[in-house]
Amino acid sequence: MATYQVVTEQHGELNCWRISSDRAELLIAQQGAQILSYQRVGEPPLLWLSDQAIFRQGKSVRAGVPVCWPWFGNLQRNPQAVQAMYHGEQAPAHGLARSRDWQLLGIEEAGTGLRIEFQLPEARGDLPGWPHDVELKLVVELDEALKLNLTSRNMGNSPVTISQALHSYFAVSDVRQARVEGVEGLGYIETLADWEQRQQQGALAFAGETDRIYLDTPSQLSIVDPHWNRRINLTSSGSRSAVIWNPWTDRARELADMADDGWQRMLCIETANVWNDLVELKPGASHSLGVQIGCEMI
Ligand code: TA6
Repeated sequence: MATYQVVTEQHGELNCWRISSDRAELLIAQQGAQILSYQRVGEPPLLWLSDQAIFRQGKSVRAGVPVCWPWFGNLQRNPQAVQAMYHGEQAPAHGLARSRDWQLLGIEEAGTGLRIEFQLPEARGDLPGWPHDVELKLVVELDEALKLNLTSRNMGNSPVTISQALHSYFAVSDVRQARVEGVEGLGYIETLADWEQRQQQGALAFAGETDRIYLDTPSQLSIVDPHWNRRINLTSSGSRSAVIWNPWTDRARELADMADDGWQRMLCIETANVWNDLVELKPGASHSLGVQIGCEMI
């Protein structure tokens, strides 16, 4: 049985829960059902929380795992089927779910761990500019590993097409020393070079701004961090695409909620359904996008 403690905390304008077990600690905001930090006892954090994070209503925090839904990134860069779902004016980057309040449905013991469940009630037809009826739930499981599962179920009468991502920020000792394994040989879209399609040679090492959509991704990707002697293992489900991002020097300077050198200590691997890996939900159908985040010492 897991023993755990839940403490409610206010960070700036955001209601949060700090959930601690004998093994790990999670901080989760009600806004976006966003995990803000995750740290296992006696280890450096696994997920990154920006030193200059801004905790404001309507603004996603630069940290943890923002949920990008029902579109990823710039809506105009999405396939027409995703764009056609939105009838509002200015479409916010990364969709609507990350900046709205979710409802905590419960925290319970599950086996040797904990299960935390959220839903976004507004997704049932009340999102501004996005009138479709979808039951949207996020289940977070905390055990040896951290698991996230985002399930969309079409409750309406017509098909719904979405793109989405679990936009995870990982903590690394120094991104210049880290590498991502599992992408070797994959095709990717280089969004920084006019969205040209390229092919990855070897593992991904970071030597400049990086913002890529990897295609036909395998279920396992890893971050190797030699300074912290660890390998973070991501095991995805319901996803065949992943976005890898690091803003590097100039972009980091432009981001008000990131220290100028903050880029050195993070990298994003975003378990996704983007590009040609969209989710089309027929009436009554559901889809789950999941990632399990584990860690081993090397
Ligand atoms: O996932 C990569 C990306 O879309 C980048 O292009 C980038 O700017 C980033 O996400 C962060 O977006 P945000 O809207 O949270 O500042």
